[in-house]
Amino acid sequence: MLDKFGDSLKKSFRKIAGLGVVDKEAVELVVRDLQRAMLQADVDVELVSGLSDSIKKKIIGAKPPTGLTLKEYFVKTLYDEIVEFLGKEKGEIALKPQRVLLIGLFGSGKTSTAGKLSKWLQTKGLKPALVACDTHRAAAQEQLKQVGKKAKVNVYWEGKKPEDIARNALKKAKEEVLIFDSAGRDALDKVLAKELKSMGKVIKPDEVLLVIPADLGQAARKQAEEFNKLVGITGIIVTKLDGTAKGGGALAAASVSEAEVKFIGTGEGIGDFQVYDPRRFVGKLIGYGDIQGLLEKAKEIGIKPEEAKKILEGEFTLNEFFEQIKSMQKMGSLSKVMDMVPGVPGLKIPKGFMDVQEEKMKKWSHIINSMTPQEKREPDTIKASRIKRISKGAGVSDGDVRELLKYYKQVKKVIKLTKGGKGLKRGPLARFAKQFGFGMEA
Ligand SMILES: Nc1nc2c(ncn2[C@@H]2O[C@H](COP(=O)(O)OP(=O)(O)OP(=O)(O)O)[C@@H](O)[C@H]2O)c(=O)[nH]1
Ligand SMILES: [Mg+2]
Repeated sequence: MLDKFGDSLKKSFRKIAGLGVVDKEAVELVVRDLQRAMLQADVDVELVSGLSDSIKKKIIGAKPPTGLTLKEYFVKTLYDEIVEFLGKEKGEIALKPQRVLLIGLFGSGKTSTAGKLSKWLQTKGLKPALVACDTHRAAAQEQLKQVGKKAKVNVYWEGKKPEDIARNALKKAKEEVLIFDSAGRDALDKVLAKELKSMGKVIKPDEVLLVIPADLGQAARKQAEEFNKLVGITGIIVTKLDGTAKGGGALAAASVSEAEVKFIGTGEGIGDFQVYDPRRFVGKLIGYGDIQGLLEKAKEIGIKPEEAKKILEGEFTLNEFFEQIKSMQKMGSLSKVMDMVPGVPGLKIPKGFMDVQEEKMKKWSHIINSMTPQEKREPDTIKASRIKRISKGAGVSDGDVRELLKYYKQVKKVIKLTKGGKGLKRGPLARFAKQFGFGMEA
């Protein structure tokens, strides 16, 4: 999705990383790259110029906040500014039974989006149903019935005119999120405006979502504003972000219109749909991982992101290792954390790999306490005689000490191997894991 745009943005960030000094010239160089990327994505020229000025004003001659180098501050500012530029808030709709009306021009993706949205609502524990109010195009109702079948939701279609169909659906529906599919037109002309208005009177929608295809680029702004003025919208869904280089332009345009983007469509499949979270979206786009998520998670449980990163890269002492297992247990799935670490995409550790029983954790804690600082730092130097001393001190068996050391070494190896993309389901590592009773389902 938006590969080219993402690549160009990535380049800007990489350029900052490679800077010797962050002076005026360097900032202007990066900003020029960013401008090029934005213009190629069909972002409005004036908006691009506004963004550039804002970044320059914040960075050139700035004193970074304590704890950040100027370079880090530059990266952070650039990231924040792009996020702000492409959207600001995370899109949301109330998770309760309600009425959602989808509107938009011909072929923008209303009917497919009705299916995607109903699928998404089901994952939130709600019961959606579709209402086939497109009586304009011959096969439209049939198409929605198919969509309903795929999403496994009820479809209301009885009636002649859109208003009748809506009325009948409202009579029958109970505790459902009703998604009303409407007819498209070539343009937002009087006929369409009238039809949507009279539907609106019957439906009294909680949400009126305008469906806009991303290939509109900067023209999305005008369309959003026109629809908003004539019929009133509560949000925008940008579809087809997978198939165009102009997605950046469409998102930037939508974000300066009065309505916010709530969802995005990223493919023809029913699951190619997500809440639009600009921070996450930009993070993914520039390959930043979900830094925000990681920082927050880490803050919650009181571990530093650098520490988490260390273990994820396979560089840690026995002490850190132990602390990390404890933290990871609190943090939940290790692979989830890994997904969030910048530059380590898609690292998959089998579920349960870091689940050590509490009893064992207690033993290991005693063992580690009986070690010298040097032994904790370099567990590989611990040989038979030291094992004896440690086990005695900890009140455990030699086998317990050996088990901990073995586990430590293996996890380190597993993490390094996984980083290399090798599988964990088969081979000696899997056998090892089984031996310790870890779940190995990926
Ligand atoms: N690649 C891609 N295709 C999409 C996406 N959303 C919709 N489409 C395709 O766009 C075409 C039109 O989608 P529809 O859902 O029928 O659009 P519509 O707005 O209901 O069209 P009308 O009812 O004729 O106004 C279909 O071929 C969809 O599969 C998307 O996010 N990505
Ligand atoms: Mg349709």
